[in-house]
Amino acid sequence: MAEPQRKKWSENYPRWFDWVIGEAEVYDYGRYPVKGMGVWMPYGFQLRKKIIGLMREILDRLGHEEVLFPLLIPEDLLRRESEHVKGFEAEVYWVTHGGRRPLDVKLALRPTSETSITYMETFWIKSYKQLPKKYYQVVSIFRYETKATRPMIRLREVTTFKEAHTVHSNFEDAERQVLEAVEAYKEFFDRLAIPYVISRRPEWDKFAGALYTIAFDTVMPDGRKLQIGTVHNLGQNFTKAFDFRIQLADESLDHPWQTSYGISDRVVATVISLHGDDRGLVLPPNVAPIQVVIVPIPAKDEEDMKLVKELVEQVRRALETAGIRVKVDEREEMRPGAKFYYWELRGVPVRIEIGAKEAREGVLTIHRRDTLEKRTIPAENVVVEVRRLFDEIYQNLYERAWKYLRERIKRTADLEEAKEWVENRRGVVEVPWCGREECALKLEEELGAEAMGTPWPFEKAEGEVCPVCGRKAITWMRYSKSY
Ligand code: A5A
Ligand code: ZN
Repeated sequence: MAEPQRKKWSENYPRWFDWVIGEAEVYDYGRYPVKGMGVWMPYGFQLRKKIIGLMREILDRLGHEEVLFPLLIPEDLLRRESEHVKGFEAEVYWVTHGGRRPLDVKLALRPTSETSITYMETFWIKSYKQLPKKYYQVVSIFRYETKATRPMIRLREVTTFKEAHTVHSNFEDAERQVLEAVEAYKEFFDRLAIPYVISRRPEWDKFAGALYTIAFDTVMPDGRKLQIGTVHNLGQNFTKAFDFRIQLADESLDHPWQTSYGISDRVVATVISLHGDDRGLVLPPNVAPIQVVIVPIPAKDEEDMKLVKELVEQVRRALETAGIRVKVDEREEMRPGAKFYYWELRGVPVRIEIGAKEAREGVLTIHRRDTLEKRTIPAENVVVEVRRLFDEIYQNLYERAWKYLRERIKRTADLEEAKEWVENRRGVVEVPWCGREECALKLEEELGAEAMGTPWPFEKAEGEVCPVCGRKAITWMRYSKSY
C-alpha cells in the first residue's frame, strides 16, 4: 500500500498542526483577544460534535446520566476539600463583582466540578439503594494555565470538557467503576483509532483530592507525550469534606465513595495530529462531518453533462438513503483539481469522481483519503463499496497509529540509552524503579523528562535494579518529554 507523504507532518509537526486547524477551518486560535481561548469554526464544530457523540453513546449505554451544573462555584465550596483547593488554587479565575458591586462571596469559574456536584449529591442521594450513581456533563471549564498555552491542547477555557462523576456505597464498587471507566475510554479511543499507554500516575502527580489517578497518554508526532484522559478514584475525600452520608444496608450511616474521569478538546487535537498528513486532515469515517464527497467532472458535451448529473444524483440518493453523510460539490467557479485539494485538506475519507466516461459506462472513480488510492467500481455497488472502504480506512488508521506508538516506547535499564531516547524526542522510555520518589525525581532531572507513572495494570520488573540507587526494582517508571 502506498504511504502518502507525511514529511512536513513529521518534520515540523507543531507548525503543521497550527497550519492545518486554520487552513481546514476547524479552529481559529491566537486571534481571539484572550490568551488560551480558541474558537470552534463550523467544520471543526461538527467534528467535535461527532466525537462527543461517540462519548455520549458509550457513557449512556453504561448507565451514566447527563446533567448540567452551574459554571460558578462559591469560594467556600471550592475550599471544602483541602488537597483539592491546594492543587487548583493557582489556576482559578475568580468572579469578584456583580456590575459595580463587589460580591460578598467570591465565585470561581469551575476548574472542574467535584465540589459543586458533591454538594448537590448530598441532597439527592440518601441511601445505598440509589447507588451506584453515574453522572456526566460536557461543559467549559477554566484553568489559568501558566505553562505555554496551545490550541486545544493547553487551554485556559477548555470548551469540550467531559467530566463523569460517580458515587458508590463501598470501596470495592468504586474500584469496579474505575475499571469500567478505563474500559469505556479504551473503547472511545479505539473507535477513534487513537493509540494509548495507560499509567498509574505517581503519587506526586495524581489529581488533587484523589486517592490515585489512572491516565491515558499518547505520543504526538514530535515524540512528546500528551495526556488524553484520566480516571480518578476519589475515595471518601470529597464526601467527608462535604459531610455527605448515606444509609448503608446494615442501617448505619457512612460517607460514600466516588470516582471521576475526564477528557477534553485534546482528543480532537489527537485525532487531527495522529492521522493527518502533508495534505491535511485524515478523518476516521465514523467522526468525519462529511464522509463522502462527490465531485462531478464537467463534460463539454451537453448530453454527457446530463448523464453526469443524473449519475451524481443517483449516487447521492443511494448513499444518503443508506445513512451516509454525503456532499456533492457543485461549485461552478471551481475546477475539479481545486475541489480535490479542498476536500483532502478537510480529511473527507472518500471522494467519488463522476465524469462523462464514468456516466456513460455506469461506473465511478472512488478515491480514499488515507492512502490516496483510486479505483473504479460499478455505480450500483456504491453503498457496499463505500461501507467496505470505511472499514478499510479505519483499520489502516488504527494499525498505522498503533504501529507508530509501539515504535515510540522503549524499555531499558541503560540510562545513556534512556536519555538518548527522550532527548531525541523519540517517545516514552521505561526504566526499572525501586518505588522511591527521590529516585524518580532524580531521574526526571537526569533525563530532562517527566515521570508519567507506572504501567497499569501493574507490571513487575523481574530481576531488575533501580539504576539510581541500585536497590531491587519493583516495577517500571515511564518518562517522556511532555506537553
Ligand atoms: N474532574 C476530573 C475528571 C478532572 O478534572 N481531571 S483532569 O484534571 O485530569 O482533567 C481531565 C482531562 O482534561 C485531562 O486528562 C486532560 O486530558 C484534559 N485537560 C486538563 N487540562 C486541560 C487544558 N488546560 N486544556 C486542555 N485539556 C485539558
Ligand atoms: Zn531507587
